[in-house]
Amino acid sequence: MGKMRTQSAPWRAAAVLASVLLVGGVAACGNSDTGGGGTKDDGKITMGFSQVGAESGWRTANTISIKEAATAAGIELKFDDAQQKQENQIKAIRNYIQQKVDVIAFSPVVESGWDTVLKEAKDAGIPVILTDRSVDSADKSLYKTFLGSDFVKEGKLAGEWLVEQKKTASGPVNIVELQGSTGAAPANDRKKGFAEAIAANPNLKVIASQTGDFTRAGGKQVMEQFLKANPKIDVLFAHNDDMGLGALEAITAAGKVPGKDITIITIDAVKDGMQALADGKFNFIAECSPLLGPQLMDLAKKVKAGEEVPARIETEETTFTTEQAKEALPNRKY
Ligand code: GYE
Repeated sequence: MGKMRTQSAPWRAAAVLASVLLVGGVAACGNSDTGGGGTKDDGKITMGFSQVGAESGWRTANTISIKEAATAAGIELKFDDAQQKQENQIKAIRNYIQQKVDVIAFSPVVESGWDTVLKEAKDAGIPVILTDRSVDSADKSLYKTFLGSDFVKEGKLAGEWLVEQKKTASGPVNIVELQGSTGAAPANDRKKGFAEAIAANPNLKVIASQTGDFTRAGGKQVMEQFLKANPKIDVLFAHNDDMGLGALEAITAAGKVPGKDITIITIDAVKDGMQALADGKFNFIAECSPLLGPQLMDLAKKVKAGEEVPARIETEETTFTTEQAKEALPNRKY
């Protein structure tokens, strides 16, 4: 503003004229709403984001990543926590449609049942980006892209490590499995990938498999049941760190030593999980990165600008043994 005062009269007049034109232009854009997303074309992108919940360390890190990346990218974020309920996500998405946000992004709690609401978004001209988890809709035109991990691969990596560890086992190896939330893509896919990999050795058998809902409390409670019902458990495969961490309590309470009496394999590699692995309580983790925020904001900008984006963008990931966890822990971001 200080600068304005030093301007000479003709410049001032030009500046006033320019700002009048600018405001007029914005208003005109605002009025000519074609249903193509935002009502105000001030260059600012508004994103409506429906998050699954706050069920795990992974989810907390994912939420932080998205919020920080939105701020950094200058994107206005409307954020809703669905508390692991699909009906809440559908409600949030409908709200975003009504508010005419520029882009809707969400991480679908379960795979099925999205077609109707996705069609509503499409009809309103609002592009949808799937992040973290995908949907099973046959009509791929209902969303622009899916950014996230290959969950089948994660399950496979977990299973392959076990096959290698147990290659000299002469008798049965009893495995219990803590599944993620019922119907969720990472639960379905990790189960599938793991089963495919362990099929290589008929000694490896999943003797019990149940959902622990991706939470510590769920993991603890279901592991207690597993331990009561099965006198011989050699391996626990948990679909995420949090359920594995909950299970540790149940295993210790049952007088067994986690990581020794029972081999523990998990997925995610959040800090608490990595600490358990470094301490030898877990034995192996397949990584799943929650740091999707920056890529998501990038995609939102491209989609808003009408640019083509790849239909599928896969997160880069690795695996960790105890030694590798010890090395990686000091620099772990989540
Ligand atoms: O593995 C789990 C979270 O969808 C990849 O959800 C995500 C999973 C993650 O609750 O910890």
